[in-house]
Amino acid sequence: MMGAGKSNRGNGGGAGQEDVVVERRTQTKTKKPSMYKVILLNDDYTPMEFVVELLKVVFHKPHAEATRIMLHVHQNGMGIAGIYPFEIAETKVRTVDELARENQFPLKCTMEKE
Ligand code: TYC
Repeated sequence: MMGAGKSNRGNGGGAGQEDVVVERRTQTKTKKPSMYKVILLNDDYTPMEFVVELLKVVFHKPHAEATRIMLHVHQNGMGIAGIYPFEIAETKVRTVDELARENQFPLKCTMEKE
């Protein structure tokens, strides 16, 4: 929030503190980061088990949730693997791309502002 600081200028010219600004905010100019959805895309070749493992290792999902997300993507064409600040989302997308490439699977992953 802006404008919470208050100048004590014009207080009658008392000695010493004419231009002091009293800061009443406990935090100054902090912002919540914009969040980004990391989206997994379905394909016909990447094994289900590979996607589940990736959701566990890269996105820290428990097995049951990883399975649920994988099946959602399989059935709906895409799905959200997780929601993160920009740089973390970017790193997850790159990690998925690298793991897919290393294993020669066509799995694709993108990110989208929440
Ligand atoms: N459709 C794949 C299969 O039948 C499984 C799959 C799920 C692939 C999710 C990609 O993001 C994906 N083996």
